[in-house]
Amino acid sequence: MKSLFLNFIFLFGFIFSIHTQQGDVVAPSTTLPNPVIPGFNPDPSVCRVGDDYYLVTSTFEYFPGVPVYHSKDLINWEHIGYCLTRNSQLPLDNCRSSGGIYAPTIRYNKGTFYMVTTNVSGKGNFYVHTQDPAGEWSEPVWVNQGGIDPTLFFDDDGKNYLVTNAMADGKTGIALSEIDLATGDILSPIQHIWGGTGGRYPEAPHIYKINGWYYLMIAEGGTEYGHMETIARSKSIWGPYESNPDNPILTHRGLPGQYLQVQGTGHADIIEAHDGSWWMVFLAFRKAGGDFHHLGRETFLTPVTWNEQGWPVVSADDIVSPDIKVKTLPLVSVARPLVRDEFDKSQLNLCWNFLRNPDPATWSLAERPGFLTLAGNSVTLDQSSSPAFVGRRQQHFNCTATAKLEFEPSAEGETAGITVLMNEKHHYDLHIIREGEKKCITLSYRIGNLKHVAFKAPLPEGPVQFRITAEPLWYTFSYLPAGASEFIPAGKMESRYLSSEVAGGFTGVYLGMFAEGNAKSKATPAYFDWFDYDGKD
Ligand code: 6LW
Repeated sequence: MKSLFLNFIFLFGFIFSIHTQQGDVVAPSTTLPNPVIPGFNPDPSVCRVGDDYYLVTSTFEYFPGVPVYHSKDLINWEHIGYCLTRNSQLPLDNCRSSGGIYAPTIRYNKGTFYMVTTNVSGKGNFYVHTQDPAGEWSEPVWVNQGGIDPTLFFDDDGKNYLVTNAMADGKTGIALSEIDLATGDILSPIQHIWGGTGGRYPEAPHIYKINGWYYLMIAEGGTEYGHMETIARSKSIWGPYESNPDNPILTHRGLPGQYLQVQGTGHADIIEAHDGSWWMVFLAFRKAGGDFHHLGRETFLTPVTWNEQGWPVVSADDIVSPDIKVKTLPLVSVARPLVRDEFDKSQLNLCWNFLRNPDPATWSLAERPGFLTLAGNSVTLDQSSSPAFVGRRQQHFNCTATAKLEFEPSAEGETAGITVLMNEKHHYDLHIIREGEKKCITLSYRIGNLKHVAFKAPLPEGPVQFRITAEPLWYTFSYLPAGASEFIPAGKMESRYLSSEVAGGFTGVYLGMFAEGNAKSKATPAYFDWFDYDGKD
């Protein structure tokens, strides 16, 4: 039965593409188009104010940090801003790849939104707050409780609590303390409240108060193929918590291997919708072919019901099938993201990210209006630092990314182009270099300690277009020199060598523009005229 569901994965992807391609209001969907936020969007957390839903995800070494998404139906999400937009909120100096910002939680209390998270490369757990989730958020309020995956709970009696996966009372698992929301001060002993059902890494806690019960839902098993979601409850927030006899409520561990299979389900948050229905957002990843995934962990949605014993049920067999038929909320479609970014605004579109805190001298939208100017410094893509890089998540297995670049390097060592990047040790770059008197285009691969130049050819003066064509198992690179009428192939390389299983870490592939200078002279500016991203699946 399970394999029947899984064989429809490809079909559901097609249905999904029809659903989102229309971009206008459609009849309530009966086939849930998962992932609802594709591409590197892990550790989702959701809250509701009236019939408005807000969701945040993890961002690690990327800046700005913690994107805020808005929806009216939990299916169509619009990126409306970021929680962490200032260096003072998000210092990422010396942040290793997949360091920085781990799982966030978003909650709403008495007119104020709170986002609590962990900077594992900084001072640990903190929260920021705002009255406008699309606007600026506050400076960090640091909380002196260890662990990661913090969440907040506001009780009916006005007491406020912080929960993390921390050691407490000599036990590993979930720890609770009462806090002063205004200052972040811990007002109680930090107490161990549950260790989970025996899976490794009990984490990602969230507390809900429903019908007089305190429900504590967590992830266990680690965020890979053993991931699962479990839940317990108590009449007191301090416990003791009794475990749901039907745990886990969600897991895909042990499913037979299938093309494009959804795996790693866990790290969930649940929400009661404005029509009284219940839903769960959770992270999962879609395998590209064999047992590897490169788009990162994505945000999925599934309905939740409650059984007669008062426990939440995700599905009869703990599996979220790819073609799940559900009664949805009335659908309110959001504008489709840009295909072509002309860089003709005073600010970057929200899809664009930097690696760590950007050096303002390396990028500009003002230097040449209508162009994104990148000025390489001595930092290269091979370093765990902040190169001249502007990138966006790859959100589709099948997509094309095309960029037009004007770059006439005058010094050896200067380069600029586009990249498919998982981290500093795993990226494929199609870029322009200067060799003696010649301007050349080069395709180079970095896979761990291996660096390989796969293609090199002379280039005429003038603008050049670079193209990355992505399929589940391959990236194909081509270019269009000034004066040419057809794209010229430069090479193709497997996607698996940029996968999480090979590269490690918690992020997903970015498609980006970059420039590198040499330490001796002022960098020749790289002028990116436009960037197209066209998702096909
Ligand atoms: C997240 C935690 C986890 O904080 O990975 O493996 C961390 N589990 O829940 C980063 O996503």
